[in-house]
This record gives sequence, structure tokens and C-alpha cells, in this order.
Amino acid sequence: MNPYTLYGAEISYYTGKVRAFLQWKGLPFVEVPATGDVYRQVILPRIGFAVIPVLETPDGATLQDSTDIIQTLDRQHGEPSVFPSGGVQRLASALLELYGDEWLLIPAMHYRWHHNREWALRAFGALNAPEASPEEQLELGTRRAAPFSQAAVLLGAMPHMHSAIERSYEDLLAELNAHFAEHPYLLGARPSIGDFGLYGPLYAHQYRDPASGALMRRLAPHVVAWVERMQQPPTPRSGDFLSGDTLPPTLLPVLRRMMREQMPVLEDTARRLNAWLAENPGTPVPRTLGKHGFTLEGEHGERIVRPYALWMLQRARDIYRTLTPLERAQADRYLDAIGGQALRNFPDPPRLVRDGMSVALAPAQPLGK
Ligand SMILES: N[C@@H](CCC(=O)N[C@@H](CS)C(=O)NCC(=O)O)C(=O)O
Repeated sequence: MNPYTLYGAEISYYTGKVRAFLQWKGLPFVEVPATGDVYRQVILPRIGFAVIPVLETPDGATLQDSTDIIQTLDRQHGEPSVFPSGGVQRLASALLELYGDEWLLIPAMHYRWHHNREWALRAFGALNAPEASPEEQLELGTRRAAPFSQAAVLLGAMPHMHSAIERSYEDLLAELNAHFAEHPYLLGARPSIGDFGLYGPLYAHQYRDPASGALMRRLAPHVVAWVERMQQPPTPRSGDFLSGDTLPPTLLPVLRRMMREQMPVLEDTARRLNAWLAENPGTPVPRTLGKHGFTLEGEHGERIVRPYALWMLQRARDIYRTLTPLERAQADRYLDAIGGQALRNFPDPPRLVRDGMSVALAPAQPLGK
């Protein structure tokens, strides 16, 4: 089979997620660093905006968005799949993908831009202009990384939130460390889509950025071992999810944390999107809808409202809504145990599709469908 081409970067969150999937799924690929030239010649003309990762398929089609890329390729290439067939595990893995993709951005961006800043600026410069001198790379990196470094604060890492973000992240590391001491992956002996979601932040930022990597090695050696397993799967395309569609007890604290920290923000995002849609009929939904408050470890911060996260949540809600009665009873027991009642009664916005880095209303279905 001709290889896929992955346009991305070692320093990129979502490139790591897709790369690890391609590796586990055993799909041949070449990775092309997203230099300035690659943005100008490939990414902007094909996608219309600047983003990585972008994947070119062997027949020349272009895919963007790690969630879509993984789902498309996983379906096309059949078993073994990273999407569990049991409804409860499928739901948990979709929630963990959303948690990794959208919520763990906060600690990832905080640690990168507030504890690894100069290193990251140099890395951005080196990616953009591999041939330039170190001074030129630092200067270029400072310019190119400006939106990313500002994103840390926009996502909620303003100074008075730093200690809460660090407490929450260190506690998460402890929970994951206890889990990976017992299981190779989140749901047993095979990585699920949830593993790839968590790997985005936990590889590119929290393992690879020097100060963050030192912290992870000090606090969470089993998480380090998992990152390295995900990076170079010892046995690609093998292993099974836990039998009986159950969740390991050691995973429940992580899901409970997601429900406590992220779910209120998702609920408020849905309320705000509903209000925005009512006030702006027919207008494309922007990437951010103003700001809203959030709470972490008892501290109150402010962050941008990101409707994209609701498209990911819709996927989890679809799984929940289509569970068999037996699966649903089991899922509800877990939701009670993790404080996840809000998922059951979620104020769903109208049906959404992804639109670049935002969402759009899904086209109306013809009557009778
Ligand atoms: N949801 C997208 C997010 C992609 C994304 O945010 N990529 C970052 C680099 S890791 C980027 O290029 N961001 C550009 C921007 O935010 O404008 C995915 O899963 O692929």
C-alpha cells in the first residue's frame, strides 16, 4: 500500500494523536514537517486555513481534524478497531477523547507557555525555518507562536488560576499513574480512541517539553511508560479491551474529574450556543462565542467559549442515546458513580456538523427519514 502523508509537527498536540493511531493501526505513512512552505503550498490551498495535522491519503484526498481522520481510517481499515464494540466502553472512550482534546489543553498550554516558553519559541522557529540560525529561529518563533502563547490565557490559564491548574494536573497524573500501574491502556490491553485523545497533550506538551517531561518522570513513571508504549506500540494491532464491557475501577477517578471540571463548561457552552443561534439566525457560527466562567479546584476563572467541543460531545451523546437497554442500565450505574448525571440530561443544541474549527447546523433531514 502506498503511504499516507501526515503534515504536522512533533510539537503539535493533535499531530501526536494521529501519528500514534497510524502507528498502532499499522498504516504506512511519511511525516512531513509543517514548515512555512508546507503551510503555503499544501495546507492553505487545500484546507483554506492554517492548521495541523492534515493527512493526505494514498489516492490524493485530504483529511483534516484528528477526530475525523482517526474515525475515517479506522473504519476503512477494519478490525482491530480503536472504537470498542461494547456501548459502555465506547461511551467512556468518546468522553475521554473529548477530555484530552479539549480540556487538557488548559494544563498543556499553561505548562508550555508558562514553564517552557523559550524552549517552545525556539521549537516553533525551528519548525518554520529549519535552515535559519538559532537567533533567527527564536525571533521567528516568537512571531509565529504569538497566537498559541496567548491561547494559554484565553483558555483559562490566567495568573490567579496557575496553582489550581497545576494541582488539578498533578492529581490527574497521580490517578493515571495508579491506572497504568495495572493496565497497559485506558480500557485494558488495546488502546482506544480515548488513549489517543489523552496522548495529544500528554505527549507533545507534557512529555516532550523539557520542564513538563521532568515533572512527569518525577511524579508519574507509569504514565511515562504508557506515553512510550503509545509512541512505539510494542505489538501494533493486538490486545483486547477488558471483557464484559466494563470499566476498570482505576479509570473512574479520571472520568469523575472530567465530569466535575469539564462538564459544567460544556453545559454552559450549549446554553450559550443555543442563545447565540436564536439571536443570529443564518450566520456562520464563529470559533469562539465570547467568554464564560469556569471553576477548577475551587478557583474561578474565565475562558473562551468553544462550540467545537459540542460537536465532540454530540458524538458521545449519540452513543449514549443508542445504547441497548442493558448497556444503558450499566452506563447509568457508571454515570451515577462518576457524577455524570449531566451527560444524561444534557441541554443538546440543534444537530451539529463540524465546520473547520467550529460547528454549523446540520442540514435538515427530509421528512420521513
Ligand atoms: N480539532 C482539531 C484541532 C487542530 C488544531 O487545533 N491544531 C493546532 C496545532 S496542534 C493548530 O494548528 N491550531 C491552529 C489554530 O488554532 O489556529 C483536530 O483535532 O485536528
